[in-house]
Amino acid sequence: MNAPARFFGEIQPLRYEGPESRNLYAYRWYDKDRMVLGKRMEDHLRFAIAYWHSFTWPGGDPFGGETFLRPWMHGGDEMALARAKADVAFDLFRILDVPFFCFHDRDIAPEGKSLKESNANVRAIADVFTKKMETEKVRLLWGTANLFSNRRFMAGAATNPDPDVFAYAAGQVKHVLELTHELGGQNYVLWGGREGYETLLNTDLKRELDQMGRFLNLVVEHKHRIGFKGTILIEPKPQEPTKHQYDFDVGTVYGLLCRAGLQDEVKVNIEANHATLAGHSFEHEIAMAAALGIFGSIDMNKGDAQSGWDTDQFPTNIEDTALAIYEIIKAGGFTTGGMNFDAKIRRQSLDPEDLLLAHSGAMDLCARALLVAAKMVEDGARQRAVDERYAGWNGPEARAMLSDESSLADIAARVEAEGLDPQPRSGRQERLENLVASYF
Ligand code: XUL
Ligand code: CO
Repeated sequence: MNAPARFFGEIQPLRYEGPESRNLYAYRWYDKDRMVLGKRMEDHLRFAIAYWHSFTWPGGDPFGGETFLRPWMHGGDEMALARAKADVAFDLFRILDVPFFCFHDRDIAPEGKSLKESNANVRAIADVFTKKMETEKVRLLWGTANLFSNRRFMAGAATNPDPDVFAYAAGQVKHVLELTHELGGQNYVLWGGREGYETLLNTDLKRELDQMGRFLNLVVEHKHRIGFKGTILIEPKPQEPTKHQYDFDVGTVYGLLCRAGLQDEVKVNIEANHATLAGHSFEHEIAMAAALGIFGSIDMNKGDAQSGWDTDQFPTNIEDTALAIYEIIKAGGFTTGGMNFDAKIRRQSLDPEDLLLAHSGAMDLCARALLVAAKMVEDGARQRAVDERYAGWNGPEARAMLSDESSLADIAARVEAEGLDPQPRSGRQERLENLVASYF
């Protein structure tokens, strides 16, 4: 392969030039040191690039194969190609000045003939990362194990009817969790992949839930054993690949965690397109996670309003993005989490700059959305409207109903004694929609 680091040609690292700039290779909104609500923009957004979509996906769809013909995916020794891929990846991280990246074990190194050989391949590339990270600023947001591509996982990983698959998955996760820790990763992600089922005709649902709970406990135990201080995250997704996923949405994952006794140990990585496939808005899932105390990180992409599958597109909608970021700010912002672009360019986007501009445009969009969300927070009118709506709950009788000071009978008696006759009040949705529009 020819000098892979030249994949992006002469493109220089992108700089902030301001909203008036017409330079496509500059940021118009992403000004990483700008202070927003007392924090640097870079620290609010914590962008990450997803290794899989950007460097591993060949551009296929169900009707046709590869379109991208990336030089690091063809010819030569597989490990040499994996090294070449790492060169290109770190070149993109540098050009975009992005603070984080994320990977699956299978993205970074080829699968070997045994788990031992596969893990050795992954270790070798992780060593390449370690070297590069000594000189580059980029850090690891999260690592994860691919427990869904190989046919051995076709009936799930932790929830597989075959205990040897459970064991194999455990071996893979142990390895990537340890590497994530060594690379200074801030989180470890478990996306269920195929943790679900196609038909009850061949499925023992309760047993599979028990297996999943046990697997999660094993991962958490190991995290503590090795002293990994990052967060373990589950990424909910409603279907695709399996018909019924056990990690359907945030609420379902919370149920799983409570069942496994892990609600204080594990948080969620919420992906925008997964939220919409579950019939929710992205901001709903973030608000739900915050309310349940399990908000961790996000995968920032969008779906296609007309398609019912995971199209993983780069975000382009400022309103949706601002509403989501508003909820993140309300949740206290990211701690170990960040905003991973789990998004891919379209299969006709062949040019190296398509990949680069997809990310820079998305970073600019999110930065702009952050400024809008910050305006909503600073102005406070949105929050005041909500506070006002619930103001009745500040009264002593209302508070007593929520404590164990009052019983159902006490409450019923008060309704009669006081002749309560509650009158409906407007929810003022359109007024609030107009208010939100005024911030753009
Ligand atoms: C699949 C998906 C995954 C996870 C990591 O839809 O989002 O890429 O983010 O396994
Ligand atoms: Co994702």
